Amino acid sequence: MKRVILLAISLFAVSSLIFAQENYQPSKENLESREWFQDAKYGLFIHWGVYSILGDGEWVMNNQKIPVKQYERLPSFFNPIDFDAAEWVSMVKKAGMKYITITSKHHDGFAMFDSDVSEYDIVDKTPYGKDVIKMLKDECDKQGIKLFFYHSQLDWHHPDYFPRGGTGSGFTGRPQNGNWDNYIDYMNAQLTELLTNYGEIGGIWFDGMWDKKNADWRLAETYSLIHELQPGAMIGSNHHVKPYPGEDFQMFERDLPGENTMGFNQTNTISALPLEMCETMNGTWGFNLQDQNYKSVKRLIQTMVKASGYGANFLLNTGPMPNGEIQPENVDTLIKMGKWLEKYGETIYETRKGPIAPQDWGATTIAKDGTVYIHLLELKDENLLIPSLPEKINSATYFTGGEKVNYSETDYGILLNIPKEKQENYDTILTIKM
Ligand code: H79
Repeated sequence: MKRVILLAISLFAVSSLIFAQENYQPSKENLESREWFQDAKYGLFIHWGVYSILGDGEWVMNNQKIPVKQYERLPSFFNPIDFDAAEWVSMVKKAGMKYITITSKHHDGFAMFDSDVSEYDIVDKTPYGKDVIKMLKDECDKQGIKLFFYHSQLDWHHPDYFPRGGTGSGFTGRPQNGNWDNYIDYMNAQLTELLTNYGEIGGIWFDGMWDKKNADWRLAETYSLIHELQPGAMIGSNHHVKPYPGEDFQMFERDLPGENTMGFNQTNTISALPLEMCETMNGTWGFNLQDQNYKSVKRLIQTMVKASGYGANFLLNTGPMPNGEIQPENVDTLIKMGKWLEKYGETIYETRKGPIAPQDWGATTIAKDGTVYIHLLELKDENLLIPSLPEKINSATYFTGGEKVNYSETDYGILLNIPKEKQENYDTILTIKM
């Protein structure tokens, strides 16, 4: 009898949680987090796992069709003795970044934190034996950087991730059975650990739902759980479609909001939620030994500026090496971007999308005091016609140097004259007061 009552109570609790997500009203803490997030503008994405040993990206298990049994050897080789959390976080600060999003678990299923519901984690299975997520969180707290967790819903290792999805099937050697609900329980248990053992976190960055589009992910339950444990934690999911109820931000993978150059961003819906675009420095997220095809500082700064023009944050990725160091090429790029932000950060941080939507020539941002910044990224010659602003211009000056800008307001828009000697390398910024 007692059991029946308990069951009834828990069913009621779960169904009211589901109802709560459909009618999700973000808490006061959550709304504050969203403001903080939109002000922050720039963060470091970190893809770190035992896959780094193979130096072939974070998808290596799937791409090289490595069975679970063989892949399970990797943790015993993972000994990042040069990992220095203080150094990582100091570098992040120098780079002008305000938060870090790190992989707590990627598709390979290996937990980079100490988990009690599984032995497949860094503390139990590696010679290093330390919880790098905890070490990083402590350092983030010390240096005032927020920490978010990337958590893969897709799992190529867990036997109960069954029926299998579009990836990680066939080669893994797992038995052809499993209990899906067990898997979701396991995922929720690990999320509970992440939301209770590491103090206040920025939020959870989900990925992998696209692997099993029609599965019952019990999303409302997971989202309620997170919001109950930490009302201020923001939830986002890289499912490539428009946000589901209970989510607090919308993300775009390797594309500006609304674009689909990658082919998998199936929505051009840009929601009213805070936005974030993530991007790689070369071709993969996890450490890649061979891929030297790094994006230039110019390209990355210009993408960050364009993202800001959409009101979106820029989450730039690095894949640390198996020894625990961040690739020197990546550090170099990040520090150069930080130098740029030291000078021009005022036109990015704490801004929102400007009055003119991003164009081929650049983007606009608006500061809290109403100052509009026109970012000219691509100038073909000295004259450029841009759309009119909603109000008449009171003053237009160069952000660098403060000299007056030559312009005329016409019926067709604003005609700018930007002499070659005023044009800057990455971004010529105009400060507009209306
Ligand atoms: O964590 C990083 C990547 O490992 C992960 N997301 C970033 C943040 C990622 N996984 N896949 N992708 C990125 C690319 C998406 C590919 C997809 Fe598909 C196209 C998913 C669905 C369609 C490839 C083809 C995978 C399944 C079918």
